Amino acid sequence: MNSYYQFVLKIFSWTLPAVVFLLANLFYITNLEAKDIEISDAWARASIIKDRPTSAYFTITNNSSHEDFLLSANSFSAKKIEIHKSKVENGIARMMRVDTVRIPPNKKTKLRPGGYHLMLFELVKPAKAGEHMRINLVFKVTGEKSVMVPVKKSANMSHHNHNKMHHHTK
Ligand SMILES: [Cu+2]
Repeated sequence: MNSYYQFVLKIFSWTLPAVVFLLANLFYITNLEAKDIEISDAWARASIIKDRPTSAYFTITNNSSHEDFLLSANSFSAKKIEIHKSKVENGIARMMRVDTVRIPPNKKTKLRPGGYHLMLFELVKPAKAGEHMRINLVFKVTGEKSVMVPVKKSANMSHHNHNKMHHHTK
């Protein structure tokens, strides 16, 4: 065997474990994404007033024994998405922007009217009932998760409060 092949063999024996390690990790990460975090019951509110932000809600099921965090969200349907939390203070519904939502292990975490929600700013076009938007959710551990979110009409009047609170935005 000449030295060239010996050299190649040596490199290969060094890199093979690394490649196997990387593939195993990749498989683990892909697997995490597929099973550990599940999104269900997603919906976004149909726009009532043009050029106003709208909100989106869904249930996050964490099937794993480790916590995760929802860090951010993005979509081609909206220029900016923030994570908000609504709460009632002295009888007045308020909402504030939060950095993350903690997703505790072995639990369902609900984003719903009156609680955590996504706020979609500067929609490319008004959200129409019956349509869908794709929203990418970014989790700290699980990574990105893409969800198809159906747009629905809602009779919930809290929507109007929501809009009023965003009067300062463009
Ligand atoms: Cu909001």
